[in-house]
Amino acid sequence: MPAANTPSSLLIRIRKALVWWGGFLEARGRLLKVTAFRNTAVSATISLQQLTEQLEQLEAEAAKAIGAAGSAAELEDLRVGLLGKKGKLSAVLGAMGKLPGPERPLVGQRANVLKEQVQGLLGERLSAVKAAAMAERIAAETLDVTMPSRFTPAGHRHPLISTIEEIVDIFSGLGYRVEEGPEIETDHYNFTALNIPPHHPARDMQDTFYLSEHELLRTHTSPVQIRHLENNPPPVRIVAPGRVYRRDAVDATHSPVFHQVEVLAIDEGLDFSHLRGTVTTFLQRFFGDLPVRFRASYFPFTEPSAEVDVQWRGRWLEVMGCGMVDPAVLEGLGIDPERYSGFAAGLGVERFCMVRHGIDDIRRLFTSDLRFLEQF
Ligand code: 2NL
Repeated sequence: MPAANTPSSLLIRIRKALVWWGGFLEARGRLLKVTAFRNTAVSATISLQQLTEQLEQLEAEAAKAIGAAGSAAELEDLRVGLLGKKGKLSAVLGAMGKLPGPERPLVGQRANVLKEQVQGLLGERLSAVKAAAMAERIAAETLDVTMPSRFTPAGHRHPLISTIEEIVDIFSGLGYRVEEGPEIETDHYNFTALNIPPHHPARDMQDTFYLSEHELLRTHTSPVQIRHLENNPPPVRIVAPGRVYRRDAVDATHSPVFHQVEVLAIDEGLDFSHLRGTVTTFLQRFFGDLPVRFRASYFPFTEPSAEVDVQWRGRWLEVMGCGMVDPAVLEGLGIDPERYSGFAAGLGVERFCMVRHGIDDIRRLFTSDLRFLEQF
């Protein structure tokens, strides 16, 4: 006997193993033949061979269908049809029960191989289909990120808006709160509460657009202050910017729609010096350190009243009106004029804007000509 691990002994052992394996295969072949014979004889049963053929056919069919599928949805339908509970593979496996016990594992193993193969094919095809869809999208949605963008100018505030903001900013710095209110008012808030009863000549001077007998477009933002005083006991310090209306013909200095800022302070012990100090401080912050003068004037809602001028580029320009709130206005609001006093002032924003920028015609502010507006 050669030694156990010499090359020749190894060869002999391999040969023996092959002979044994060959015998096994032969025996299996006989078994298959026997089964096949038996199954053709008894139609209610099925042979191992038939089942194996069915599986092979199913495999070929599946490979073909999967290869032809063009979408993820189609592939999912195929998966359900092939591997699902009511799928073709299940149908074949259902028939497996009719085989003799020892043959069943053979079909089971073959079926598992098929299942894995089909799953592999489905996965591969799904990746391919997705890749193709993505490639198609990329081709269709070409976007040249190096292309220069279309120019969209950022724009900027209209000079009237920036003027309002500047004015309001100065008053907020002095401790005033911003209040706003409706542009459609009643004659009570716009006139009567401001000591302008029906038939008072000031109603003619501030003629406006009436929407009904008692509704009108406000001629000033004073109604905002009246409304605020109705709901807020003194002390009050508010600034009321907004759009106002008057029945005026358009010319270089008049517009039926314009903007106003009104200021109101009500407290104990306020007198004309507070008014003068506040208005002077405001004007010098807005226009620079210029001479300011107060001239006696008249408003129905203030007493005493004054017009205020600034010396701008050597000329006196009237820029706003002001006064101590008339006790009749306070009384109408239920505020005791013996205890409280206050001052108010009003200005036209267009005029401030025109003086500041040297604009000669108010209409330029409303005609939206970019060659004009782009200068601000
Ligand atoms: C002007 C003058 C002014 C007022 C507005 C006012 C408001 C209340 C009470 C009293 Cl609630 N007065 N506002 C006072 C004086 C003048 O405006 O020339 N505006 C363009």
